[in-house]
Amino acid sequence: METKGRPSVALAFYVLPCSLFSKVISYFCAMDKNVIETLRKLTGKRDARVLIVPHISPDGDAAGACSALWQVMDKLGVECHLMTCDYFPEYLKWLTRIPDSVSYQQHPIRCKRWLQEADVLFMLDHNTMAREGDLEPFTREYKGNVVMIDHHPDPDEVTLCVSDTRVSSTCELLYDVITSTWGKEIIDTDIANALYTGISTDTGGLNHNSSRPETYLVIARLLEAGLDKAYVHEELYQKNTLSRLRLTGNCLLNKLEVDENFPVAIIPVTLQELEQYHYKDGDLEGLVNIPLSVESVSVSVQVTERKDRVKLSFRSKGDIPVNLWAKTHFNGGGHLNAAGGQLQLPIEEVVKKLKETSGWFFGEIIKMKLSSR
Ligand SMILES: [Mn+2]
Repeated sequence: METKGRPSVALAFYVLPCSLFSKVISYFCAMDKNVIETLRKLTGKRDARVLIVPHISPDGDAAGACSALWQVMDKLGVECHLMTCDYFPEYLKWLTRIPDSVSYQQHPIRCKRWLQEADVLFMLDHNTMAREGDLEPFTREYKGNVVMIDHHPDPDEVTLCVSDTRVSSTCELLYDVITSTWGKEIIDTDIANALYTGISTDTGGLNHNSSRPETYLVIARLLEAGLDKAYVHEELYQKNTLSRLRLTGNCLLNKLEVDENFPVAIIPVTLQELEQYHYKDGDLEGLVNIPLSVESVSVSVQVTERKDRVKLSFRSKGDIPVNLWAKTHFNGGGHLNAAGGQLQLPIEEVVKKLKETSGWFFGEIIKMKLSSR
């Protein structure tokens, strides 16, 4: 295997080969030989058909990973499709191959046929088929090989699971998967741009979850491979619409409230406001992080009303585990500093529940601190 790309990295890849190999084995070593061999075998088969699925409401990491992997399949001459349970947001459509994805909502028959025909199903940036929306019943029934490449805890059992919760993003991990399996020469500017998109967006622009040297080694390799960082930043962070600016302004001026007793900022956004400001997917990207810039705020929660449910997005500073709050009370989960949840309750009830469970949450944190002393 090729390890030259990252000489100082003794990365642990937690590999769970299940249906291909009868025994579940956990490996802790540099990119495992088994991963490389299995991927080469699965995609190297004559007329192999590959299908890629991101999670529901795909973000920059999911889109970057899907874009990069599809481009690699193109270079290998492997037939590949990308299907989503909903849609990629507009602000990620500049990524190569993303506009060629097909939504199950628009083409259910075509998506089901692709599933039947696929030799390999890649699950990117999610740890469970429960995050595939309306596709879940069909992907669960899929009998072929399932390869998961992800960085969330507690992955489902699949044929080949490449999961590492320490990496910044699925894209960081995917860089290693791609270069170990097919050589670093396969990475060109468009693939590097896609992988960097995931690293940058999943870390809030190298803000959180990005203190491992390995992340920067991958970025260095991407720059060597032709990454156009200025172009990616322009596409991701320097494009606004007037309505988006106004929506952000309204949320910060009129909606943001800080709890009296706990260092929690809450931004409730109603459906009516989204319509008023001509909301498009991605328009609220990053909003939840803004209140954390206030010294006295340690947790920020954006509560967004959708047609059929209310979505919550949690962010925190330092070692405050917002994934615990999201998991225990809001049908969600995620990372220590960034988590999500959802409830089918009126938005006012969800905000009330946040306020009512704040005491419990901070009590848990104090208990954890005392017990770790
Ligand atoms: Mn991710």
